[in-house]
Amino acid sequence: MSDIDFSLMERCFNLARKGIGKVSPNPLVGSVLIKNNEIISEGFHEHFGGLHAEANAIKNANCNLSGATMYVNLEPCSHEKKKTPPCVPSIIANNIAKVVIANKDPNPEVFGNGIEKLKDAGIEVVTGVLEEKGKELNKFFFKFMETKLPYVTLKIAKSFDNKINNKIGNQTKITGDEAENYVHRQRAYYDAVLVGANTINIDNPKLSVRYGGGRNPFRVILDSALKSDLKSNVFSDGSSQKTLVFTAEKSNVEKILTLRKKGVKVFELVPNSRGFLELSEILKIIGEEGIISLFVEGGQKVFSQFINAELFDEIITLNAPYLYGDGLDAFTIEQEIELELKEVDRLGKDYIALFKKKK
Ligand code: AOF
Ligand code: ZN
Repeated sequence: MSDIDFSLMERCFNLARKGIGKVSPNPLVGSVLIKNNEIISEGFHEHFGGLHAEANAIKNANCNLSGATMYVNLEPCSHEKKKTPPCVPSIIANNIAKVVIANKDPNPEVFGNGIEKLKDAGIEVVTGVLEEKGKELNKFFFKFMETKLPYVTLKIAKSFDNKINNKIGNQTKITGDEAENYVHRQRAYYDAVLVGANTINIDNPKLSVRYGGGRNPFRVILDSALKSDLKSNVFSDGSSQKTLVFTAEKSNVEKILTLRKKGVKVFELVPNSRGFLELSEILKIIGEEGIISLFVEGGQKVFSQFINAELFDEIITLNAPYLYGDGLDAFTIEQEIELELKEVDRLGKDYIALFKKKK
């Protein structure tokens, strides 16, 4: 692997990123074609159901591709029963000589078959270029393909003494504008945002993207007793955002009916022996709804449930320089869990720390 391989794979990643918010549940993929040491074409997967990155790069080339090298961050697909034609036959038909890949496709329909078919056709294949970075780029797709569950990130905005408000029951703006901007950009990146009923009733959030552009995520509300005020923004802003509510079976028959009439998808679950909705069941249903990434925004009960069940992949803390003394703790912990610190950065007056669950 040469420096050129790394820099062209980086270029694929940058192209792939242009599909953020548009291709889910498909992966982010970019492709670059070179011939005689020159870039002759590039392409990316632009929207769900659209042409694959490789197909776009081939389409965008206006010269003979014989002997060219293709860079692509995901193994080209070889399977038939799907929305678009497979890429491998077209790579072979265009006499492309070499394919350089970051990641093997975790889709069980592909999973090495694409690479094998390319090799069988006499094409040189190099795999594993910037593999870890490629996995990180498509962390939602990898998690979903491997588990059928969404990638879960907990976003916790808190004071330095770990409080999510300055007085119990108070709506408190804890972090500053830069952090708010960051959160809105993340909402555009994830398929869905999840909150609990207390957050709906105290903060009355819209859970939409209002800064930074991008599409609105789906909204998921955990409300076992269905105590959410139905006049809340999430139920009455008439937005096209799909909203899912998880509640206990027959928690409030009338309210369930009203929500369904508003177009809200209500799932009635049987609570577990502790009277809680089973988080693993909820995540399974969310996956079945085609949601591959979930941004969890609170509050205390929800954070505690996700953390104690160890059903999260990442925790992003937005830390404000306050010591409230009073207020609600961000979460309560039942057992020791080890995290791995991945990133720390300043965000205006606050700082962000990103952790992953230790594998
Ligand atoms: C993409 N974009 O650039 C590549 C993908 O339903 P389809 O035809 O779009 O196929 C989706 C599958 O194709 C996807 O799960 C992945 O395994 C493979 N590669 N997908 O959406 C791309 N290269
Ligand atoms: Zn393909």
